[in-house]
Amino acid sequence: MIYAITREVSPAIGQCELTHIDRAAIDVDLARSQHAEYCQLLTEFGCEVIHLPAEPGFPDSVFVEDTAVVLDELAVLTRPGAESRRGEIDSIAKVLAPYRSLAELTAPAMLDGGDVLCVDKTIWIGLSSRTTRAGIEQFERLVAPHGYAVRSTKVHRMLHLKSAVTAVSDDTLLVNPDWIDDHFDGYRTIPVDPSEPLAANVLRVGERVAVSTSYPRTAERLDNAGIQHRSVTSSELAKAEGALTCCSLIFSV
Ligand code: CIR
Repeated sequence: MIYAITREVSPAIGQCELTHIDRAAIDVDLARSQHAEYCQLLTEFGCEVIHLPAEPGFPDSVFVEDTAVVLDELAVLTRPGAESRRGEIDSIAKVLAPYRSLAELTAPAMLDGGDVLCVDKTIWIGLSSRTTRAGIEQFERLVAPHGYAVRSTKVHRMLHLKSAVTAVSDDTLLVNPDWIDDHFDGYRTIPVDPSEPLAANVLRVGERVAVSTSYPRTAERLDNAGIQHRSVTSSELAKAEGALTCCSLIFSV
């Protein structure tokens, strides 16, 4: 069984954290209907969706990915880099507790789930404005005993590592080469279309992949590389600097 934890868009999403983009009005109803489309796609990808109610006190709480990293052996609760987001962890911990043993990062370490890319037993972690070296070191101490190799890589000019690279299969990564230093040796890489710098964040559930409708040229590159995919609309939450992976925590039981 594959589970996907999601959370309804907060009515306070207009007060979200922003780092690299200017604030633009967010239509909450539109964001919710696009998010519902996303949840429906997760269902079509075979997930049992655990949909949590909105958190009016936490504007960014729809972006559940940043609160935990769920591995087969354990779930690591993060300590998000934005102080306004730290209170999002408690409710996620309660939901994960029946499925995984829980470990947590402690102060002063900071780490956002959006900076953590897991491909089989390799975990890349972005050193970013949200994730510190101490966060990466603590995380590594928790996961190394389970056979994971952690590789840190500098993140620049974007919020999270997964804004610049995600996996479309076990051996293929979709990347924005302008935003990452790592060459991801041993993996096939597909560069996003240069006119779509934010397109590297795609959603993957097993062998299924979804691309935002905002990035048709990169979708065409995936077609040409033989990667089948669906599309989903995510333009409204993009105004909150969110993309596709951010809105779910996916794990198997
Ligand atoms: C934030 O700045 O924390 C939110 N406005 C966006 C978080 C997006 N999360 C992600 O990429 N994993």
